[in-house]
Amino acid sequence: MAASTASRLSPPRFHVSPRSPHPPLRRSRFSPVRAAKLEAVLSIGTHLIPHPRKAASGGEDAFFANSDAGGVFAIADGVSGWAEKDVNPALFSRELMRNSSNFLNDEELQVNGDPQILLMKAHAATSSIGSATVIIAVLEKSGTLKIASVGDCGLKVIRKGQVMFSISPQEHYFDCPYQISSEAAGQTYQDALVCSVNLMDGDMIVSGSDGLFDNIFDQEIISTISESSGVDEAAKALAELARKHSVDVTFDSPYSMEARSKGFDVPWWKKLLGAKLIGGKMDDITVVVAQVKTVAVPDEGGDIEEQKGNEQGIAVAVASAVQNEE
Ligand SMILES: [Mn+2]
Repeated sequence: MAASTASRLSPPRFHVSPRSPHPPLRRSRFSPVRAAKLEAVLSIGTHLIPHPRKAASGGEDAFFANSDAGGVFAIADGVSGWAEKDVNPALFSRELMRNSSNFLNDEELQVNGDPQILLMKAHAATSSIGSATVIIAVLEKSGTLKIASVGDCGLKVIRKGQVMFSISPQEHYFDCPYQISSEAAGQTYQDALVCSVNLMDGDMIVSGSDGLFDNIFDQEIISTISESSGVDEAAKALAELARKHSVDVTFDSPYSMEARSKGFDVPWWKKLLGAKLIGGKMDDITVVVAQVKTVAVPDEGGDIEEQKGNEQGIAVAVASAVQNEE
């Protein structure tokens, strides 16, 4: 007589099974099944459009991206105020990015894929005068994206057509972001916003300097990405749309909306004529678009390991956000 389902699933509470005469066999070391595990990698597209008046010099944003080792990218935006002191604002941001790129896999420096440590070492090695906002993001094989950001570069994660994650800009006051600096008065890696996000196959990361996020709304980012056929095309399309808005004096941009919310306005006599503070923000525009993919790689351990990816959705852990302000 067949046992009922209930009794098969629920053995008697205090019954101890006798030792099986046939213990489970070890899996053969020479199993014909090829062992594999899943690792997360990034496919990265980038695009930079300099400020219209800085096109000849290439602008003051700098970035690097590397998808060889899982995936890493970084953006630095040189603070333009240095030009008033006869300092080229591009030198600091470019050297900071060059050092970050060089130190990433330097075993002696023991960066170990930690973006905040990378920022510390790259900043310490940068000798140019100047300052910059900066974001560094590193994808671990497990699918965790680790981020360190100082200032107002942005990063958003888009999943299934929705913004699922976004980092907040850090600023002292409107238009004066936190910045890594050659001067002691500036911020350091300790002031960085540090966080981790668990990503899934197909997630899109959109990161950029403030020139991107000051000139484009989330809904435009989502629709532009969905209409693009790859990360290169998406990065270019986003940069071009932001550029179009940045020079449009009639576009009510995220930047002009924020300015009004902070109490900035047109002179009172213009207000009487119905005018309001409006328009895009001319700036260097750097865009990084990265798509998360999970790929099967041979597992050196030999056992078959099943990884289901990250099913619980985005978990955000803000590890440290030291925001001491004088
Ligand atoms: Mn900028």
